[in-house]
Order: sequence, then C-alpha cells, then structure tokens
Amino acid sequence: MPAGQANAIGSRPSETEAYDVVIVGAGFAGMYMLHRLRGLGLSAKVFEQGGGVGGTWYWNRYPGARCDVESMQYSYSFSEDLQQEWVWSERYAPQPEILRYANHVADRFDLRSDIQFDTRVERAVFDERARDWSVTIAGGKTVRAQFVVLATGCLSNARMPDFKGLSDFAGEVYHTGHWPHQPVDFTGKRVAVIGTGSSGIQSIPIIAEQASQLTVFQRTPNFSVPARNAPLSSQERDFFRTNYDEIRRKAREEMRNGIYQELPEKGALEESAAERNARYGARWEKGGLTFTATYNNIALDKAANDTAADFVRARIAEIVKDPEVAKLLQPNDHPIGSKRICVDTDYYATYNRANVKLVDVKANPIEQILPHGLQAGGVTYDFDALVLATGFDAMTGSVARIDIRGRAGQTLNAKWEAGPRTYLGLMSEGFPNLFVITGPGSPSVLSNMIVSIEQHVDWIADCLDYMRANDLDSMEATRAAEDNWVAHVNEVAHGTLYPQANSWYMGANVPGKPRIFMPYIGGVGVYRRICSDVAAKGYEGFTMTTAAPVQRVAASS
Ligand code: N01
Repeated sequence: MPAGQANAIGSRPSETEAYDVVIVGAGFAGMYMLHRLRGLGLSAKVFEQGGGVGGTWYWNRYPGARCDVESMQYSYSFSEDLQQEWVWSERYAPQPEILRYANHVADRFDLRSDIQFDTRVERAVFDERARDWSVTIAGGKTVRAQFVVLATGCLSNARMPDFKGLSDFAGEVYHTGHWPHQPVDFTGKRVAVIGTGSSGIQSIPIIAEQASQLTVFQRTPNFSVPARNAPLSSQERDFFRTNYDEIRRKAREEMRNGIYQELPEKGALEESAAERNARYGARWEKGGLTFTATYNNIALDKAANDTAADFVRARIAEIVKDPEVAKLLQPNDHPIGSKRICVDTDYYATYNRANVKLVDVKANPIEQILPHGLQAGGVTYDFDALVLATGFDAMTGSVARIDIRGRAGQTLNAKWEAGPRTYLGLMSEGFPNLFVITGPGSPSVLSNMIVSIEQHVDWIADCLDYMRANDLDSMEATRAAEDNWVAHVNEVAHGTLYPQANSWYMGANVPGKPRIFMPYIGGVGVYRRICSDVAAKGYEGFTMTTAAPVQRVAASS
C-alpha cells in the first residue's frame, strides 16, 4: 500500500472503528466476500441481523425446505479442499444440512471473528468530503467504511400479507420465510396454509402428514415438477468430485442458469407430438428444474411453451383423483417457467388424502382472518394454526429496509421508486463505493445463486485490488452506462415470455411495487463475459477517483 494517501484502500485507521469494507449480511454472499477481502489483506466487518450464518437458510426452516438446485452444484467452488471433503447426503439437501454446511464454512475459514450477529444495519450515508460511508447499526452505533457491500440476499425479506383481522387470530401463525428455530408439531391440529409457491408446495405434503385436517388456500396454481430426491450414492458424488473443474467451468461459462446440465439442441416444435411426449416424460422421470430445458425455445416461443405446459397439466390430471381439484391445480394463467417452476415431493398426490382440502381464493377471495379461522367468499373455515407461505419482497426488499443515502443526500429508495436501476446489477449511479451482490440487473435469482454469488464476489474483490494498485479510492457507475444497462436488461427480458407472468421477478406479488423485470435474463455465461470485459477495459462505465493526498493535522498537546 503506497504511503501518503489518506484514503488509500487498506489505510483505515486502526484506532477508530473504521474498516475498508462493511458487508451487510452473512449468508453465502457475505461469507465469501469476507473471505476474499481477508485474502487481500483488507479490513472488513460483517453485520448480520440473524443469530447465525446462512442467510435465507437461517430463516427458511419450514418443514420440507430444500434447495431446488442439486447440492453438488449448490455449493461453493472457491476451495478445492472444501468441495472434495464435504459429504452431501441427498440429491437436494434439506435445509438443516445446508445450514450445517454454511456453519462448517464459517468455522473452517474462521469467519466468525469478523461477523457481528443479531445486528441490523439501519442506515448507510455517503460522506462526499471523506469519500467514505458511515454505517449505523441498530442501537445507534456508527462505524465508517470506505466501501459497503450489500450481501442482503434476494429472498430474505418475508412479506406478511395485510389480511384484515390477522392480528386477531387466536392460534399459532407462522411465515415459511421466518420459521421458528424449535420444531413445530402440527400433530392432531387443523392447519391452514395460504400460498402455493415453492415454500407452500414443499411444506404442504409434510404438514398434511401431521395435521388432522389441512386446508390449502390457493390464489394462483403453480407448475411443479417432481424433485425425485434420493440419497446420493458415492458414485454420484465421485462423478462430481472427479469432474468438478469441468462441471464448474461449464456451469459458469456455458449455461444460462449456472447449472451444469445437458443442453437441448432442438426447439419443441421440431419434433412430433409423440417424440415430445417421450422427451418430456424422460425429464419428468429424471425430475428437477431442468424440465424446462427439454427444448431450447420453451422460454421464448409461446406455442413451444404450451407443449411443456400441456404435458404438466396432463400429469396433474393423472395424479389428482378428483377432476375438480385437478382442474383447480392446473396453471393456465402464465407460461410454464415464467414464474419460477417449483420442485416437489408428492405435492399433487397430497390432494388425494382425505384430510386435505383445496380452496380457490381467486374465485372466493379471503375477506378476513377470524379468531379461529378465516372467511373467504362468505364461507367460514376453522383451524388451529395458520401457515403463511406468501413469499418475499424479492430482490429489492432487503435493500429498501436500509436507509441508504448517496451523493447529495439522495436515498436509494427514492432513486429506485419506479424500479431498481443499476449498472451490471453491481452499482447504482449516485452511490459511490456501494456494491450489491446478485442485485437487480444481474442474473441472480434466475441462476444457481452460488455461481452468481462467487462471480460477483470475485469481480468486486478484483476491482478493489485494482483500485488499491492504482491509488484509486472511489468508484461510481456513470449515468450513461447505467441507462444503457437498464435498457438492455429490459430489452432482453421482453424478448422472452417471462414478463407475461405476474411473478415476484416482476415485483407483482407486492401491492404498489413497480412492475419491472428485475433480474438479467441474458444468461450467466454472457453476463460473466460482459463483466470481465468491463474490468479488462479499466472498468468501463465507471468513474474512478484518485486517492486524496494526506492532510495531516498536528496533534495538540
Ligand atoms: O413465495 P411465492 P415462495 N392471498 O411468492 C400467495 C424461492 N424458494 O416463498 O401467486 C392469497 O412464490 C401467492 O399467490 P399469487 C424460489 O425462488 C426456493 O413460495 O400471488 N395468496 C403464491 O401462491 C421461489 O420462487 C425454494 O396469486 C397469497 C404464494 O402466496 C421463491 O423463493 C423454496 C397472498 C407466494 O409464493 C418464493 O417462493 C422456497 C394473499 N394475500 C422458496 N399473498 C427452493 O429452493 C401471497 N399469496 C425449493
């Protein structure tokens, strides 16, 4: 580090609580960011509102919670030893195992000493004179940091619906995204679940096994494919371990969603109906998210998409014995895949159980929650426990909860009022030295999150290293680069079927949230090349400022 630069990276005074970088969140993004910054010799502090590491996996403890990306791929690749040694038990590890893995990483890389748990970041204000951030945590304490990295997660801000009378409910109320740490036992209870997204679809079959009566309140049916979860054999693990270099490379560089898989060569309409059925059938038997990658045009061409959607609707009709219930469960209002497809174990078959009832709250909206149940369409339903599987204020929700003020006192919430605006999903103009990991405008939630997290963390770490080597102390996206990127993200999204769904990708699940397709749909391989190119061209589209000379003040005696 060159001497004589007041603001040079790595020169935070040690006698005050000041850091080169403050990281918000100790999920998979925050933990790896801390590890990389330490490797660069920079000082970093992580503030985490939860009582432990793991982010979304710390909060989402509902019955049946699993990742919908296979564990051999939903895992860090940055440490060869780690990926060779960790033993995943199942194709899709359950939440407690993913959380154990997060804790193992924290211990193995000795991360906890720089993480402060049970601490919410309330405010971050950019000081234009000092060109650094003052970060205020709950309780009012403020620390300074030259850079702030928001590793706040995309699906970590559980959204409580605003049902009339909710606070009057006399029984237990749970939100899937904020589940208690102690096991919840529904044995012998009458349970209601509101919401049939991934969280509802994963938890409903398990709750149905425990509860005496389960009533599911569905507003919109979702497409779900079987997970075909199973214990992992040592041969399956060995295949990944032996071939990890190539598997990870392909996932990063060649796949749109960061998941190594067989890529389709054909469009759905290039084959006969019989050939299509055979191909969809094989993917259905294999199970998992890659069902929508049976053909290469399912996300692009409505007629092609209809063939995949029809196939799933036919499976629902086959599995669910009551034709009226089957019809209610068949999605018809959005192209398959335009909302994140769900991955389940016995979801549709659960509706064949005598103790499970499905109520259509699109036709008969929920009017109010009552002390012992709810009223929908004029009918009263009684139950003892209420599970809200109603989702998240996704992608921007966790960022919006922090009062972030950039240049000229502008708040990020005001700037993003009509929808998030970023350059590359990494920075927003007017907010120097503030990075977002897997933010809106990057592939993020459309991808294997760990692939996208590692790419962003590496890019940010390399960028800080570059700035330090070049005596630069601040960087900011230019307005022009941001405008072009926002337009590009929008244009690519509108070349697909995705914007046709009222999805959380569009902000459509939160009343009043602007309808903007938030993630970048160009694919992780394409996106990675764009980011690498930007860096190779000296961080094109960003303004970087040279560190100010030292202004030493003589100490008064
Ligand atoms: O949330 P969601 P989620 N009245 O928003 C309904 C990831 N995830 O927690 O569609 C009645 O998808 C709402 O109805 P509608 C994954 O990326 C991953 O399930 O708005 N109903 C919908 O049915 C996923 O996509 C995993 O009409 C109301 C449901 O609640 C994302 O998280 C597991 C309502 C919310 O579905 C979010 O999934 C879990 C109201 N007022 C989550 N408000 C895996 O890795 C909302 N709903 C497998």
